[in-house]
Amino acid sequence: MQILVLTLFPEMFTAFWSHGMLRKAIAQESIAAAALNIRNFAADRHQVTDDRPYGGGSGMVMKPEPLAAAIRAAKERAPDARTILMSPQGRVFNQALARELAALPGMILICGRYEGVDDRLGVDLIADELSIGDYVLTGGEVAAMAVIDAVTRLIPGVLGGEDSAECDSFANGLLEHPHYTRPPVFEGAEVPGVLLTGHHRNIERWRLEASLLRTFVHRPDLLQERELTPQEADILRRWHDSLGRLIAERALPADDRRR
Ligand code: 4GX
Repeated sequence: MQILVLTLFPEMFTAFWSHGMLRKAIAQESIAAAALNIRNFAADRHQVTDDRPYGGGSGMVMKPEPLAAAIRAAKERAPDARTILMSPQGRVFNQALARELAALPGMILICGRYEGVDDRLGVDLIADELSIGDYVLTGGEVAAMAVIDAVTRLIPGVLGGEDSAECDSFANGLLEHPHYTRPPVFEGAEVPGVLLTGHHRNIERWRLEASLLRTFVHRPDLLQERELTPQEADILRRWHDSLGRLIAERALPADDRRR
């Protein structure tokens, strides 16, 4: 996948793709990545990229001409890439969108600063708009990095040979089970015994149950968005039955209605 970033601060990306998974993905040519400075596409002597908003008000707006020129130059380098503006108005980025983008031949990620970009850049220049969440950043760069990071790790061959991408949080729509490593006792806290037994069916069953419990407690909304496998339904039914018995045996009688 070809990734081009259009930004006023291309140096922000130097460290980003010099480390870890991104560096590896670039080294093995799973992705090619570059950041282009929008300022280099400003035609005037002072290379101005922003201007005061029509109608008044505080803040500045990114001028359309340098951005349009930068996008056109990027499209010449990556003709099949999708042009994506990072913006709070965009589709809210999630794992399903990461999967959608991972299947593209390329992405041109446009990072706005200030109050945003002139609204007249049309759909031929901006095909998609993405937000990484409902909070306000000072620019699209950090948002673009989040998208690049989440998308790159889904490209086949980028994560080590492991099945990591498949057992991630969200890969199956559930939060991940807890993880443990040595030592077996840390500050008095033990590793759950089943994980030390080597009994793989029981371990898998425990992990699924822990995933379901975490999701139910912390992100019940995720359970509303997916179906349950027969095994998951079975686990939930056992909780249901066991809670039913607990309530039947232990609940104090309700106070009589005051009249
Ligand atoms: N997820 N921001 C972009 C300037 C801007 C505004 C409108 C284009 C259109 C953000 C987010 C985000 C702040 C980055 C405003 N550029 N981007 N910037 N949340 O908050 O992506």
